[in-house]
Amino acid sequence: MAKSKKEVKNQLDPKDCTACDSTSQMITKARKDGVILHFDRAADMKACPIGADSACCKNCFMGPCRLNPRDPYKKAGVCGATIDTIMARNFARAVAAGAASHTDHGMAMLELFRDVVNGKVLDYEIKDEFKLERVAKSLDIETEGRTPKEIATDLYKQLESTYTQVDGEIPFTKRVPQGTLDTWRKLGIVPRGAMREIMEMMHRTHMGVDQHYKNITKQASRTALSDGWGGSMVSTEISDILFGTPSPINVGVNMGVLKEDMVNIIIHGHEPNLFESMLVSVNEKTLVESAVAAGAKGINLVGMCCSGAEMMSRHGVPHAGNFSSTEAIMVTGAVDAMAVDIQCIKQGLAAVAQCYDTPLITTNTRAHIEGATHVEFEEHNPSACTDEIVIKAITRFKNRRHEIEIPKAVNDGVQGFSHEYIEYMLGGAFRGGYAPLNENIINGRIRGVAGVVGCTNPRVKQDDSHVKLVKELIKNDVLVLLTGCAQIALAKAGFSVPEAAHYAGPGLQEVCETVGMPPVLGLGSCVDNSRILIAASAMVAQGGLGNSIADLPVAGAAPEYMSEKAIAIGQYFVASGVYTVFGVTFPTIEDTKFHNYLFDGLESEGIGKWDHAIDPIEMAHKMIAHIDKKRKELGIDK
Ligand code: XCC
Repeated sequence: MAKSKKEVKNQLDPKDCTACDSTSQMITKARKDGVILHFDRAADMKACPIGADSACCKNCFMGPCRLNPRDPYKKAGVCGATIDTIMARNFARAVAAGAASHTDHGMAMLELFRDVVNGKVLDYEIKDEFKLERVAKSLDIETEGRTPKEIATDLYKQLESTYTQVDGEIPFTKRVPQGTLDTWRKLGIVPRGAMREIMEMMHRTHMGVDQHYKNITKQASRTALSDGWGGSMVSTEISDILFGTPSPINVGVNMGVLKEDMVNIIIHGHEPNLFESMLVSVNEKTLVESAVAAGAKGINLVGMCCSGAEMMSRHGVPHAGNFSSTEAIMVTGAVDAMAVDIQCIKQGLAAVAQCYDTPLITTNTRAHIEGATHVEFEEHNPSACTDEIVIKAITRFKNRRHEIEIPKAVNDGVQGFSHEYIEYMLGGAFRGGYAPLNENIINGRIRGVAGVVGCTNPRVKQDDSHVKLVKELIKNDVLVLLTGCAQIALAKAGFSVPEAAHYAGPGLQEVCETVGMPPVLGLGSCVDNSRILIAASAMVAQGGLGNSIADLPVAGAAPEYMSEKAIAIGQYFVASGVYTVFGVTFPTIEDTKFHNYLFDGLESEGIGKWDHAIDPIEMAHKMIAHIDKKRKELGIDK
């Protein structure tokens, strides 16, 4: 049950919780309704300062041991673990958990692909045969004169080794630029298989195993790379093959995509298969008829978070908001069902759903929530689950008894920039010169490229840092690639339209106007960060910008991150050669050996490095300074 509002101390003004007007409006209504949201719980829960600095260890039962972040070398843990070992182990375990999440998601997509290919699953099919061939060719699989089934069977076998291989290099290392791969081989961080790397990471961080922060970090890099160039990349590529490769599409984003006179169903989570089947169910004639019989104009399916971002990119399904809006949207009273699968599903949703009689339906065997209804989603019979979700939503619509208040905002914009589309739009050498993107970087119209990714976090004002950071970057001619909740923040702020080019500096503005593109390109969900890696590899391959990702004038940022997955993503970007800045907080103590190794030492080994800044303008200028450093090293700093 939700607590009454007087039980919450230190409530912030809604305008200080979020830069999203719709969410702010719903926080105000929630307070009127006596409903607690994650903003309130954050205000009520002071973050533990020792944990925030990663100065505690509970990897065995001689502790837990807490060191003093102000004097970190004064004491060691009971086993003698130093602050550097403790911080490195905690960090590495976050990488392992994040990598496990993405790789397990990718493996689920690959298993679905296997069963589609071998005919065991009949409700899905290979939608993009062109992409199937393209991915197969990238892994040296013969495609000439072969049927899609033959190619797909070989592709499955190769990609399965991304997870199960115990020795050797994972298949997508074939896509890594030579200079980057040489560095990985020299450092011993080429991933074998994700299961092996994650297992070894958990082993090494057990009490009394790996107790050198540099060696722990080395395995953290290898584990993270098995996510970025492994599990996540498999997920992106296989989802494109099964469900279609995104290309630019106009979509509405924000809470105004809910419709008072329709049955509103929200899908929130990460695996696109549930959502794909929902699309079929909401168009099922008998279900549409029962919605109409219940007094609705029809069924309105919308997405949230990352599976929402994928469906928005692939099919133009409207998107209602990012992580920090998932509880708040139920306060509209207009959500007739919310179905969830895995990752970023706050347990607090159950209490909020109960306040508004909204069925909260868990669907994945890995993720049940106390207080929610579980209807297992099964690929061999997907409509059994998805039809039931629709029926529950229609029943709730018929019995609606809560006041409805839907914020009006809908921000239309262009989404769906797959790496293939970016290559089509800005790649491909012509007349013997460099590709347009590289050419424009070399001639300085585009200063560099930034990936701005990741979550929202109630410890900072929702969307605010994303928007301020991106605004400053494009003003300085940095082209921005977006994924996940960051992409939704910028869409809501109106940056996903070609007209937003006027926010850009003169060089980037000219490129945007010539191509007809917005100054920010949305690539999809968090696993689609792999599209950024592929785009970066293409930039190296197109020539003129060095021979490794570390040579490129690029930078990455997650200004409002909150999840372990974000740490895994950050580490695979760093290990791939990208300077990466995180906001909010960073789980290390400054001026310790481990901190300095992440923030400095890694770069001297030939890969990228971490940085941290809370202020988004400072963050932007750190990224621009790095981009300028790389331009200088490339000799293109006119
Ligand atoms: Fe989750 Fe993927 Fe973070 Fe958003 S960005 S809060 S991880 S939904 Ni992916």
